[in-house]
Amino acid sequence: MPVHNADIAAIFEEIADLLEIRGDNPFRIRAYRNAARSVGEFGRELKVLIESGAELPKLPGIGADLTAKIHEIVTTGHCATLDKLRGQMPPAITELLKIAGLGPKRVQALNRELGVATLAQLKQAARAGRIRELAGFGAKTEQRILEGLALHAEQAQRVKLAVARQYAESLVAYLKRVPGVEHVVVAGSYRRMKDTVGDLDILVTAPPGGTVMERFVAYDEVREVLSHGETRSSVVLKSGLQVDLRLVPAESYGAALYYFTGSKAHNIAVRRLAQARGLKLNEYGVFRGDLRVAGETEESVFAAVGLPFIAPELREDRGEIEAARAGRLPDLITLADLRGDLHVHTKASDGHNTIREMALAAKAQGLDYIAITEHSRRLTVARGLDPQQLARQIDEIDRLNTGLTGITVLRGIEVDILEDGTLDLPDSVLQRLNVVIAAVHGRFELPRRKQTERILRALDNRYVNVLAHPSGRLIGEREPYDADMLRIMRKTKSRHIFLELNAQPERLDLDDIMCQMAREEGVLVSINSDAHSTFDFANLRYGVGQARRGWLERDNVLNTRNIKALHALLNAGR
Ligand code: DGT
Ligand code: CA
Ligand code: CA
Repeated sequence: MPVHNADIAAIFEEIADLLEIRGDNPFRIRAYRNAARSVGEFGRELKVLIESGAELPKLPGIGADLTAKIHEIVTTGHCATLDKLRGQMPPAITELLKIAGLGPKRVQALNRELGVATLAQLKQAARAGRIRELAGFGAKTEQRILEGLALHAEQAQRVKLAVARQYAESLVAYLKRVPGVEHVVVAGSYRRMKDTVGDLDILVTAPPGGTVMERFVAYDEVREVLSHGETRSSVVLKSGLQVDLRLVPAESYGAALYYFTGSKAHNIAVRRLAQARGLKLNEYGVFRGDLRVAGETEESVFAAVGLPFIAPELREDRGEIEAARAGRLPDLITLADLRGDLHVHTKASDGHNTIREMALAAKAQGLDYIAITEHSRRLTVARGLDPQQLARQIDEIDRLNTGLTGITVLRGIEVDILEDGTLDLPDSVLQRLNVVIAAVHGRFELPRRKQTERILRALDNRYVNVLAHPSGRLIGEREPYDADMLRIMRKTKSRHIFLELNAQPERLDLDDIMCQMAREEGVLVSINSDAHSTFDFANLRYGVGQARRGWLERDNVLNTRNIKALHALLNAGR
């Protein structure tokens, strides 16, 4: 029975959704949501741990009851609690929650008043103008629901990179165990570190006559075999993710890896370069007439067409080919370049660990400093801090620092930007902090002019250092809010403020395009984990992936600086 952490997390999420639609106890709902998050982000497969007889690690938010449920799911593939809840409600109702603008209360009302239980029925009701007539809805909400439906249809088939990784890694490990197999590598958008992937493209090299294709279609997570050939097969996994596998001879490995890494637009542009040199470029190699001149490695393919190696993350036909020809490719940032993390939560607000635990985990990741940045009081759902609580935390941090070596804890806050652009805490409090992150957590729907003015006003506060998750997007769930990002970037630049690249896999905000824009505007980016538990520092790799897609070099990133240089930069605008 294939059960990955992502599958367990999905079950807990669905339980929480169903409980919420039914109006259950908020603490119970929250417990399931926290558990989903904890399990989903845990770095090792729980199934493997359980089967090896090892004791489960203490996961944040997971007590005895949830541990028992994890055991149940891992051993049976089912969860009785979920099965029971499902039995009490229309089957596809949780799908409705994925539409922007629809929370549990509204889903409940739509179901009760209009009998809406599926996406198709929702669309029908919205198109017929029936939703606007319900109490608490209105024409605007109806319009948002239609937009949300369109967005969902567009993105529903795509899987977040961090989720795809779980399925990819165990499949790669499985394929590597097939006798005779040499290279196994995931190409496509996955290798380019795109924020979501449509499907996985796996490349295998092995001598002819092997069993790799048979073994692939027989993988126990396969739900459906779409095609099964000698050099190419496609399957759909039980999770719904499609996987294409290609088998190539070793001498074509580089050419095939290059070809299937894409992107398509990049490939087409490079193929044109090859043609101009009288060469043919395809997935088998680079050819002059019938003669193969390159193909064993990717480097050889690039060299044959007169280019230096271009990192996969850059291959989007967004200027990388011109830059490569001119010898001006960026020297991309790597995970090892990060010296610190400026956005970390603890138990004091909605995180799971103590300051000390977070500091030690960051140190183990090779970081030199972290900033503790709890939510401010306005965000009651996240148990935001008031000035007295913050003052106590500041004292605690100061005490803690005297006993820590190899890691420095900075005093910070993630302060809410209120609707009028003022901040949720007074300057007298903010000035005691090393790092002030300002964040929009509500009123996403303000019109462009108002939203822009609101954020610009917040950036006028002399203590603000970083604008958190600047676009507000949640991948596949919420579009960026409407604001003039160019004006905002220029303001941050003039005020010595920095833009966050929030590395949570569901945010990745700034996105790649906006990173490129920040680089051009000369604004430094801070790649932050927004960690809520000690495991979340692992998400920094996704932030770095997005930064690389956005052409960022070490110097473009604030938290590659050592702590002395960091302090100077943080104080520049004050
Ligand atoms: P995805 O799956 O939508 O996230 O994006 P990709 O980039 O993984 O796209 P996919 O899976 O359709 O194809 C994998 C790679 O194969 C793609 O990045 C480039 C290459 N490829 C696919 N179709 C074509 C084509 O028509 N021409 C060229 N030159 N390359 C192609
Ligand atoms: Ca793909
Ligand atoms: Ca594909």
